[in-house]
Amino acid sequence: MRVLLVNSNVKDDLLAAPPLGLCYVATATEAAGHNVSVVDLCFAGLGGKRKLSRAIRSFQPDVVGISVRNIDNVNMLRPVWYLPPIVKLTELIRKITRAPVVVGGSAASLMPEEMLRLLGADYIIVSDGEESFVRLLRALERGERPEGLPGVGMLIDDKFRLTEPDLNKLWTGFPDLGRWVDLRPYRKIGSSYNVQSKRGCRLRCIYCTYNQSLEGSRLRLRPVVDVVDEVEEALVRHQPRIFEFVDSTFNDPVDHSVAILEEIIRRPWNAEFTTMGVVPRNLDDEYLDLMWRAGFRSFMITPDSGSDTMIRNYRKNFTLDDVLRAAEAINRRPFAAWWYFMIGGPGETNDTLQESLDFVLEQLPRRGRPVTNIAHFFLGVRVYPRTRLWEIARQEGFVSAQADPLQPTWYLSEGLDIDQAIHQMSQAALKCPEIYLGFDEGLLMFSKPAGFIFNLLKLRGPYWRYFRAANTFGLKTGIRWIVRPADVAGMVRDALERQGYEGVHVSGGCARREATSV
Ligand code: B12
Repeated sequence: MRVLLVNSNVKDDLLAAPPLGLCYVATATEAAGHNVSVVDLCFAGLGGKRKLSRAIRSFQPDVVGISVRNIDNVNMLRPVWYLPPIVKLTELIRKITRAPVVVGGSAASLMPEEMLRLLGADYIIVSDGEESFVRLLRALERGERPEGLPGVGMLIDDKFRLTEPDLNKLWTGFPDLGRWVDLRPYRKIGSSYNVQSKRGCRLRCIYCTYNQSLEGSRLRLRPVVDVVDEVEEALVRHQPRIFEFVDSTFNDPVDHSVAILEEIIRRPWNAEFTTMGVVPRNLDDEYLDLMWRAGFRSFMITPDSGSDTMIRNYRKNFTLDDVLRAAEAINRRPFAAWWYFMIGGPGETNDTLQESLDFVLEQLPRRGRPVTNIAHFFLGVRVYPRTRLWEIARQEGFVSAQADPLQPTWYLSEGLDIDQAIHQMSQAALKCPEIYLGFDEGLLMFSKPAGFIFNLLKLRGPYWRYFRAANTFGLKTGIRWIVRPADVAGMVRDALERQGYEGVHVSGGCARREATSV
């Protein structure tokens, strides 16, 4: 069959992500004997629709597969909903071809029925695409009804039918990213060459979806030699500047990641690595030295909070002591580390928020240390169906029975006074160039000129490592709040009202003091 695969993700800023999942599917589909073509719309700008129409007209596909990665940007202080332009894309595809349309990708895995209905697609693939998609193609080729195939969803008499994906297997081929996608624009904006060393996440964080339909909770580890061979092949063929491990958590399980680091060190070449992300547990001197020797110069780290209470409430697999020990060890090395803090989960109060801010103010500033830390604070926690947080949010009136989970929906602890929280975060950010707040994501609009300059100066990526320097400049010149919305607290309240919430945050009542039970 002639199979056209489309990357619909047009986020073309400093965080641009080459469509690794789509390339896995492309390789598996070709290996099954199909004729595959990939269209990447990421950097097509306004010419995206023309690029897609041209590809469909010239390739004449029998099936069109679309990858949909992001639903929204998970940021209450600078919300972006990515789906409307993708609806337009599927409408366009329908106008040009009668080929069945199949949707896959993380957005499809997270909310399959809603995505299928919204996009008006014929089939949806949940979780890993390699095997499910190929089996679906085989059924379509033979004129068989594809019901009952693991991971395949569809509407039958307007009822959504999905057969659960099989998350015990792992497809073993290499995705060959650099073969399917033109990596030059990604390189220019400073983004990396993605590699995945495993699927599955065994952590149980209350808000997270990774261990469900995205990857499942059972760890599926790739053979270490395969992972490093893939890096080596890419190094020879495409010479990327940086490789990025896109595992849910690179250092869990720690022994698998140690084996990968040791295997990289054993190889005769040098390459630079980064990852999204690591958890603070086991991040000691020995582990960090190994990362450094393997070529890691940066990583993202997800403590989520600097308060022991909140770390417990989020059900993280570490304690505040682990976070403190990790910070001390990281600070001794010239890494760039991007720390994520999620403010507003169940039990959060202005005191626990202050504990997180104090952690950052004490542990993360440079103060003669070789490290570059960035501490990113988000306010409000995005709620997803089938998580523990969804249940709590239902009980507390943040999510109504008719809620459409495709719409960005938030939980924000009623123990937190919103105005005071914004004041606390802004005060800390004024003192500390390491701190970024959710609305600073607006600065990403300067990605292209910044990327152009960084590229010209041959500066090392990922370019987020320069956020601290940019912020220092912003604080010195007084332009720090250039992208701050006029009424941040009002915006937060409006978002909560839009989702049907009627509690103390919008009714003007007093903040709740009793703790939410997690
Ligand atoms: C690594 C990562 C990042 C890195 C990416 C680095 C890089 N160079 O790529 C960074 C930190 C930059 C990042 C940023 C963002 N991320 Co992110 N990220 C991830 C993470 C952990 C892994 C993604 C990945 O690469 N997976 C590996 C590939 C192989 O898997 P896959 O894409 O799912 O593909 C498989 C299937 O989906 C399917 N499939 C995929 N495409 C297709 C197509 C067809 C036709 C078929 C049949 C099947 C199919 O088959 C594939 C192979 O089995 C996921 C969470 C997760 N565990 O999935 C979040 C995730 C994708 N990110 C998410 C978000 C929101 C973002 C941001 C918008 C956040 C922000 N405010 O900036 C940005 C967007 C960046 C961008 N350019 O799009 C969300 C997206 C869903 C949502 N809530 O909207 C996720 C799911 C996390 C979450 N909150 O639940 N991210």
